[in-house]
Amino acid sequence: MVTTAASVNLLKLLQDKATRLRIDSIRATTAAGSGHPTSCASAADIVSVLFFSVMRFDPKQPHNPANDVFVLSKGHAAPVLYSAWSEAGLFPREHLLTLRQTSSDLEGHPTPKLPYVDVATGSLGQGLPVGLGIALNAKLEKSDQRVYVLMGDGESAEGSVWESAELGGNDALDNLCAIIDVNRLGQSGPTMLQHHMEVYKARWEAFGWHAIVVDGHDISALLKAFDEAEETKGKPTIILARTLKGKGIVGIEDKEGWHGKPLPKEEADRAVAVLEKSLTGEADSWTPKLPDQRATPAVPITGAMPKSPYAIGGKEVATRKAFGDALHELGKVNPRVVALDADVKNSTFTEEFMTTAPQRFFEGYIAEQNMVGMSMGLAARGKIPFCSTFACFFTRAFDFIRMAAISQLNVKFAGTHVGVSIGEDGPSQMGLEDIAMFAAEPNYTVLYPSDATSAWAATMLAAELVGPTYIRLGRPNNPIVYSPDEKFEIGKSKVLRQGNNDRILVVAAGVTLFEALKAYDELKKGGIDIRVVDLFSVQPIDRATLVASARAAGNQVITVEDHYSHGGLGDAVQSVLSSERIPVYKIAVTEIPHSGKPQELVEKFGISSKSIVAKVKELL
Ligand SMILES: Cc1ncc(C[n+]2csc(CCOP(=O)(O)OP(=O)(O)O)c2C)c(N)n1
Repeated sequence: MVTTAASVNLLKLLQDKATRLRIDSIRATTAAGSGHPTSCASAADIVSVLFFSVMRFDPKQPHNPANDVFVLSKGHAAPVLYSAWSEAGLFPREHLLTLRQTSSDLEGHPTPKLPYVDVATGSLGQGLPVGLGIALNAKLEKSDQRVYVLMGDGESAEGSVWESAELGGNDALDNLCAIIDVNRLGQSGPTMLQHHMEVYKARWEAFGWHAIVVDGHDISALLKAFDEAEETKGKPTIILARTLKGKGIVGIEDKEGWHGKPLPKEEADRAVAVLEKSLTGEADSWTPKLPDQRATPAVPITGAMPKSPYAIGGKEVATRKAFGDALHELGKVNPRVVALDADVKNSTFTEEFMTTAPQRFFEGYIAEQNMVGMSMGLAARGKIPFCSTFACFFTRAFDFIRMAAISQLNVKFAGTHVGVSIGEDGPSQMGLEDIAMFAAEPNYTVLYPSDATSAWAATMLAAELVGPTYIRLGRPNNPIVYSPDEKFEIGKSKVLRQGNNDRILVVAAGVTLFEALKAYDELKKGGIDIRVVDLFSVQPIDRATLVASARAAGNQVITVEDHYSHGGLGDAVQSVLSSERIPVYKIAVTEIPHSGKPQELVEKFGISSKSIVAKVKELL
């Protein structure tokens, strides 16, 4: 940088802003009695340079979609983020002193309740996957928006970071710049690599990134590094900033044992007094760099929701296939719909979507955490991502699914190949805990369609609904039981068989619905009538239909499901009916399954019509 009066003033301004970020972080955490001032202090210069020189954003409109984006992946450094927005003029500095209070919007870790936060962070290793999703969205929108993700060095040991590193390099996301605050220390001790900057550099370069090592407390070196990042085309940039934990806080700099500890009042006052002495008075001369472009206008939906093409009694179709068919049609009418898949697109049938909208299909490869994180980033930016893989493989991304719940994101998950009915591939490929996982999140909608028509409807309903959604899909072909005109609703079940002399209610979904229908026919021959309900919506659940059906069918209920017993469909039904004192008998998979023919496994693991018939007879 050429030294001019203006550049000297800029350096002073950024130095002052960084000092104020440190002061605010100390004061806020001391007032809260908890928090991470040392993690804020190491990052203060990086955040100052980004917010007050590099990023183009409108501080009065944090929601403006044209703003450059900052993701604080090391979410425990929340005070430095809050302080930056306060410095930018969004809210008064005194508000920072409400940090971590029940009535304050400034939580211990950031959440999208704040208008300048896209996705909740605090579970380390999630910011980069999210940043990739936002960067992909900017490319899709042909926006010149840039995305900055700040990580900790301890955090960068997370596998999900390396999933993203690989995909970011592969996808040549040159609008993405990640920064690692390499302060040498984690929570309970030093990080693996401490200050071995050359090792970090070699690793990131091997993943296809432009890597820059910089002194993370040297403002002009940081400015130069961010310029270089912006000029780098064809690959993302990683800025490896060598820093000291607690930088600028007297007595604590680079010391172990200070992670997540606020300074006692007297020490805080002393540290602040020292920091205040270095202020030059330049900080208030900042003016924002506004984004060049206006927000892209919303793209309208171009047609009505397409209607299901399957006829009752027609060719048997798997629910996963109907999902793929529906997504393909949905993509034609709704330009906000995007699809992501983890190298199983020919099994989930999302490959059909690739033909509709190849630019809106994102191959996630076999990196499920990153795929879910990217979906979260896309959802945060207004897309409706349908993220699919075998249901069992979503378990490894559960922490992301959990953080998507905290973030209240509009992301859709489609899990295929559920239960023992997948057959020969065996237990490693069977989704048997997916309902438990998704329905554990109180704000997820969980749909479990049984035939192609209802799977089509579930896909359309998921697209219309605003909020996180899971659709459970099976591998085998099933008969079609609903006509294309059948109306499905979230939170509503279907009564498929009923009469005046029903003695037991059987609730099922997916392949077990067909077992329940077989059991109905079998029992009918012996003069026993049962009522059969297709649950369809596991969460929210159709309390009214379940209670009324149970009451009309002898006040006894059997549930049957291709899922483990704990946390599945049976538990969902039981939790509603237990308050009505109606007994529920669960039939579910209760042991680790095995390979075999689908129908053989349905029999062997006790979820077939035979088991239903036997249970009905036992109860009567
Ligand atoms: C996935 C996950 N594991 C553990 C934690 C608990 N934790 C919070 S901060 C931290 C240390 C982080 O170290 P680093 O990334 O180097 O950040 P620093 O605070 O040093 O900047 C740990 C282990 C967490 N928040 N998320």
